[in-house]
Amino acid sequence: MHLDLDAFFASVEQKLDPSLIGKPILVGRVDPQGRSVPRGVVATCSYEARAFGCHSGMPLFQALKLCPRAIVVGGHYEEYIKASEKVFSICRRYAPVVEQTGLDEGFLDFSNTDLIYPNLTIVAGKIKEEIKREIGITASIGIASAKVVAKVASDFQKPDGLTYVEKGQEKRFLSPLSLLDLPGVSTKTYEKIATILIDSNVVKQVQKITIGDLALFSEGFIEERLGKAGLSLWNSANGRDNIWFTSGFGFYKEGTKSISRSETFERNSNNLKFILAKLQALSEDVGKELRAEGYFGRCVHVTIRYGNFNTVSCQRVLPYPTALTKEIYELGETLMKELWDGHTPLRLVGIGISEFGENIQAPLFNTVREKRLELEKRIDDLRERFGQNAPVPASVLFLGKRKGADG
Ligand code: TTP
Ligand code: MG
Repeated sequence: MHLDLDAFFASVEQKLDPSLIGKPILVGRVDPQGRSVPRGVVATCSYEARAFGCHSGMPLFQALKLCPRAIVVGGHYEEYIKASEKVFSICRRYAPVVEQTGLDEGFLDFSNTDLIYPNLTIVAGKIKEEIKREIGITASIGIASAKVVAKVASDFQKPDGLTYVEKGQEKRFLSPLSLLDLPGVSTKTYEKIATILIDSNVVKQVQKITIGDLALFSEGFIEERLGKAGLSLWNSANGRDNIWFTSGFGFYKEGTKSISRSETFERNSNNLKFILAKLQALSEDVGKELRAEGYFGRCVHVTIRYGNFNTVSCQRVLPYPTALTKEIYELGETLMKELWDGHTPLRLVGIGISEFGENIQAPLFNTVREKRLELEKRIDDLRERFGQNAPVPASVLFLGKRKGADG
C-alpha cells in the first residue's frame, strides 16, 4: 500500500481551527502576529483553494490573485509532526513493515499476509477510518503489487481515495495516465522523452504523452537513448519495480512460515543491556530450531510491546539466507534499535525469521560462514547433551546473574 495524506498541512490547520473547514486556505509562512509573509510561496493548499487553480510552490501573491478570499495560515510544524507520528503509528497496527518516505507519505508492506488479511481493501478502509477518527484528517491509499503502481494509485482518486490495482492489471491501469503522473518524471524528463517519441514518430503531440507511450519501447532502445535512469522509468511504466520488501525468494516448506520466539518480562524494563540480552537468548532459540529443521531464512523480524500494550514490529531481509544465530541477532539488534524509542519501558520482545530458501551464499564469505555454521551446530549439540546453558553467550549469562527467573 502507498498512503499519502490529503492536503496535509492544510488539513492539520483545519483541524486546529474548525472555522477553516470547507474554506479555501493557503498554507504559507505566517509572522508571529498571524499576518502572512508577502513574498512567501504556497507550501500546500486546501482542495477548496485548488478549485481556483492554486497549488503548492506557487507564490502566495499569485495564489491570492486567483482566489482573493483564500485565508493564509500556517507555521504549526510541531502539530504537523505530531499528526504524522500518530498516522504512522496507526499504520504499524496493521502493516508488518512500514517504510515512511516523507512526513505525509509511506509504503506499507503486506506481502505474505493473505492469511491474516484476505482482503486488503478492507484493511485500507480501516486504516483510513482510524486516521479520520483519531486525527481528524483524510488519507488516500493505493494498493498494488509494485510500489510504483501503489504510489500512482494513491494519487489516483485524491482526496480521501482508495484505489486497488489488481495483480496483472498494472500496465492497463498506468497506460492511459499522463507520463507526468509517473514518479520520477519531472517536466524536464518529460520533455526529453517527448522529443525521443516525436523523433521516432510514436506520438505527434508533446502535450499528451502517456505512461503507456513510454512502456511501448523496447528495453534496448530505452537504455541506449536514456541510460540507466531511463531504464528504471521504463520498468516503472511497465508496472515493475525493485521492491526491497517483497519476497519472491527461494522455496517455502509447506506449513512453516516463520520461526519466532518472544518473551514477556517479569517486570517492564528500559535497560538496553537487559533487553539486548533477552533478544540474544531468543535468537539462540530461533537459530537452534532453524538449524534443527535444516532451514535457511532470509527475513528477520523484531517485535516490541510497550507497557501500555502498544505493539510494534518491523522486518528486514538479509542479503542471503542464513541459519546463523549470530546473523539473526545482529540484524535483530539493528531493527530493535530502530524500533524502540530507547526509554519507554517494554514488557515484551520477540524475534523471528521467515522466507525460507536455499543456502546460497556470497562466494567470498563462504568459508567464514560455513565455519561459523559448523560451530553453532556443535553448540546445539552440546546443549542437547549438557543442557540449555552449556555453553551460553556472555551477554545471556548476564540475565541469569541479574535475576534467576529471567535466565
Ligand atoms: P504533498 O503530499 O505533496 O501535498 P499535500 O499532502 O498537501 O496534498 P495532496 O493531497 O496532493 O497529497 O506534500 C505533503 C506536505 O508537505 C504538504 O502538506 C506541505 C509540505 N510541502 C511543502 O512544505 N512544500 C512543498 O513544496 C510541497 C510539495 C509540500
Ligand atoms: Mg499528501
